[in-house]
Amino acid sequence: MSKLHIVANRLPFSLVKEEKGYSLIESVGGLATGMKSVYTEYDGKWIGWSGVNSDTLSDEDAKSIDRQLLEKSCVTVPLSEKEILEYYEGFSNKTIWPLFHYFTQYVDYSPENWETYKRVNQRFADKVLEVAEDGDTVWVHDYQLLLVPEMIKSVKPNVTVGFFLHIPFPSYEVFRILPWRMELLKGMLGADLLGFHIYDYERHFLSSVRRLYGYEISFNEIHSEERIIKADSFPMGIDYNKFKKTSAAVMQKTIQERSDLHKELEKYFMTSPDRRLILSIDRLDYTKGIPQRLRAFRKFMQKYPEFHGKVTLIMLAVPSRGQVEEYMMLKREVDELVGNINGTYGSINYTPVWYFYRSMPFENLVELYNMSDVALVTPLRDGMNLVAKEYVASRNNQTGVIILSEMAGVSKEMGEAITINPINEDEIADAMHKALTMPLEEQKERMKYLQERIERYSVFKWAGEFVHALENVKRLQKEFLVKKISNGVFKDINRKYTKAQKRAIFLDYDGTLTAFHKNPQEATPNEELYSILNKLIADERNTVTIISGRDRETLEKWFAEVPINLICEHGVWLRKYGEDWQTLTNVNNNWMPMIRPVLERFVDNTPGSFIEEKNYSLVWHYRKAEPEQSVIRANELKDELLDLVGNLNLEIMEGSKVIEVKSGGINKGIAANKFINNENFDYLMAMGDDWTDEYMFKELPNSAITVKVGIQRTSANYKLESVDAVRKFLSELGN
Ligand code: ADQ
Repeated sequence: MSKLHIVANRLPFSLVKEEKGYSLIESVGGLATGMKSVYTEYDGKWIGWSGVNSDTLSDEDAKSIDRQLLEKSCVTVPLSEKEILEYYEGFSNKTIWPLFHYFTQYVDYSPENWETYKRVNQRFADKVLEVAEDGDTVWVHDYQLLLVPEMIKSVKPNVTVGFFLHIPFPSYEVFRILPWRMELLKGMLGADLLGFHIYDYERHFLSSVRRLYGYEISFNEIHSEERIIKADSFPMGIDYNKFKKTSAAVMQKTIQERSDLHKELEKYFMTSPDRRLILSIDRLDYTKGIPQRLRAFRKFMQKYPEFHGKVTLIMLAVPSRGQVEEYMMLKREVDELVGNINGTYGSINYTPVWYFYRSMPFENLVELYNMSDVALVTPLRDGMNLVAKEYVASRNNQTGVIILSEMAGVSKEMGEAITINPINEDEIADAMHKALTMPLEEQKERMKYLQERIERYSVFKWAGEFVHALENVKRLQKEFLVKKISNGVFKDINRKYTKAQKRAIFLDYDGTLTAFHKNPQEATPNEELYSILNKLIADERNTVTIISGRDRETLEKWFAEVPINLICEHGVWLRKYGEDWQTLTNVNNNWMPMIRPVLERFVDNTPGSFIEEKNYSLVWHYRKAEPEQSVIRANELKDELLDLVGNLNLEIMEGSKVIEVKSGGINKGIAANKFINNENFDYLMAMGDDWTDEYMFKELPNSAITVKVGIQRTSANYKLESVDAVRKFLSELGN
């Protein structure tokens, strides 16, 4: 049975140093919980770092750790101190983290860190390659391992790779700043499915792919040279029942059984019946908007003095990345603000902010969720934010209000929360007032919907949906493989070829024999292509024809030295080798003065686009134009042209980044059939990449070998994935 393996920076266990060696403790984080259900069910391994600097381990300790972890189906990737510094703290946390959260001023562009990031990613990939076999699935997690998908795929293409990004994917305008943007994107595109928390991140990712790699994107499918890659959004959930049950359990404890924190909180509420608690929980990170939140609380104290002595903000900050300069500065700022607020508004028996700079046991966390009237979740940027979901799950009596930043991914799922802009301190202060004075009925009404939603889409459901989507991508890719020319199929085609005495071969040019070029005039044939064609032509049983949308002049110039037939402008012109040009149809171009001004208008309002004029057609090219804008413009142009062309017997053809208007009654299918008419070819073959070639595939006799280049749907009998594959195929024919 095929297996599913997990790859993440950290393993789902931490190591504890004891007198004699190390022991393991299980992590309780969201990812560990969700993934455990997956990789144990599919009998896979979890590949990751143990969290300990390998330089400090004796050989014996390292072996014992590996052994203990392997018993838990975990495979370790050891990291030295230098690697931790450069790959993890460096490139991951000082480059990608700030950039992807739009903190461009904090980004460190160290080439050394980048080199180490690449090397360590390779090490993770190597471990995966040792473990994963053909047919297995690998699910790679997060920004520390962006290069791993491609590193796996390039060695084992039959391993299915999923990737999930837990942080935002930024807009192209921000992503493009990175000097290593191409490599990072290429790394991610090694995956078959890319998951994001919300559609916005997916959309930004697709936009970067389109702009940097120029791949065709149809809805959320990326058509790369070799395969279909899917991007989709999967909002990560939590283990809802765990919070719900623990919350019920802690509240049912007798007074003696209760934790110290629980007792303290009860004491606080007992001093006055109208006391209220506002809760704030995060890692101490500059993305979380903690100083802004504190200043908003100070504003609330100023604006609503009737709450003095009655409302306390309980602020939990988990120490994080404490060695990094920006985090140290943040810590100082938070310390000062807390001191300032408590100094200004506090009294002997009232502390406005209770500040904990530490991690807390799970039960205490749930007690806080359960006993706080308001959750204040105001990150400046946050991929998802699980704290908001955990608060919802812990509200057994369905009261409580969430104040939520619109910059957190989770806000898309929580329309019932009070949403705020995390920089707008006035708005947050007013939101606190609104939350604290919200009638209980309204709180319950809102909480009911939130709970239903968060319970339904738990972390298990999230993981299950991702795996399911990955299986669907596999199926989609197989559809391509069905028509792909395998070695066996090639032998069959070649057998027929060798037997045949009189062969007609039609070859499209752009996208088939030569890759697209931003400037069409620069897509010239190279030596390799000339030699492949010359070899084909040298066999006198072959009649080789280039059949293209290009104009006569260009093809004539490029193939002046090659004894080959040319069909141009999608079938208007034919030049048999050694003869003059002849038209294959009766057409005219007296419609051009009417259509040209329309195209010119589109050139003016779409920078980078241009018009090509052929004898019997006009082409609007937009490969060089801004990709998203030009798709909109292309649709507008088509609409306008459709209104005009009806009476003129014209056709509109949409090719690869071109819209072509041409006289009706011409296409490559008609042209190819005219060419073979009355000749006794016993072998017909046509190759092409775009939908103008589909006319040949459909209209040539059924016995023809028709080959589509690319992964899109086609009526051709066979597919090849790229120009390189076409060249290889042609050069091996007849061998
Ligand atoms: P984080 O930035 O770590 O995660 P978040 O999603 O809020 O942010 O998760 C924090 C987790 O830590 C929560 O499960 C919470 O219970 C726990 N926690 C917080 N304070 C704690 C404390 N004092 N003691 C103990 N535990 C505490 C990244 C992304 C997020 C994304 C997640 C998951 O930055 O946007 O939601 O991954 O994909």
